[in-house]
Amino acid sequence: MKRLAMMVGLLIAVATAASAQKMHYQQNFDGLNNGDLDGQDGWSVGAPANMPSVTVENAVVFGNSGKAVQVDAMTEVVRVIEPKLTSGTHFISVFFRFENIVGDNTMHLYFGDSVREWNAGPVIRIGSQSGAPDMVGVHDGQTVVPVAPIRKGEWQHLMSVMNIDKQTYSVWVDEKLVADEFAWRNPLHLALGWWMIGFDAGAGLIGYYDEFAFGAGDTYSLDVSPQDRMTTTWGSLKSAR
Ligand SMILES: [Ca+2]
Repeated sequence: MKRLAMMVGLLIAVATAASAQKMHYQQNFDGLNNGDLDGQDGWSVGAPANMPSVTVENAVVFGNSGKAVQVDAMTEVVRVIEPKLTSGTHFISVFFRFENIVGDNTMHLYFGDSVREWNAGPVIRIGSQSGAPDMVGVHDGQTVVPVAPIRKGEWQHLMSVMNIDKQTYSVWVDEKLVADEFAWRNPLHLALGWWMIGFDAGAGLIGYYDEFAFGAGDTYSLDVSPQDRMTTTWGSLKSAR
């Protein structure tokens, strides 16, 4: 009886953590049409990259079925955040997969204020533009720092917790803290008003993104599988290093 009460208590605690969460955007791409992501669910091509669209496909996906986004060389899309976020802490969780480490190929993940320019605020570069072709890079003020290895051809989890008030962000790759309160690339970005994925250069790039979750705070319930549900406060993982 005692044991049952404890289990119920734990379940309620997990449910409370999940329900208290404010999500800004979630997308697993499974319900979208194959082809250009441009024009679907608020995504569009445009500045600063002005490239053709990344695509939705169903051949390589996170999990057993569904769809994901494919990033090829010279494809890029933006999603405007409306209204833009002007304070507080917010996270982005995503699974990525990099198939072929060649040339200057890179997968971008940029956030910025209203002005759409390359400097942006929180800037993550998976691939060559990290400073090393086989690394994940995180921009820290004036320079990009290679912080974690790419496991070629495997799905990897990336979590970024962005603090608008301090204009810093911390990044975890596969649940390991790799960037601890790095400075935004351009401190003139005072809000989160758009985010962008893709790559504006390269040749022969094949990369994927799946399971985007963008929300408030630093806690997220990560459904790795139905049997392996994990609710983690990423901020607390700092002290657990
Ligand atoms: Ca999917």
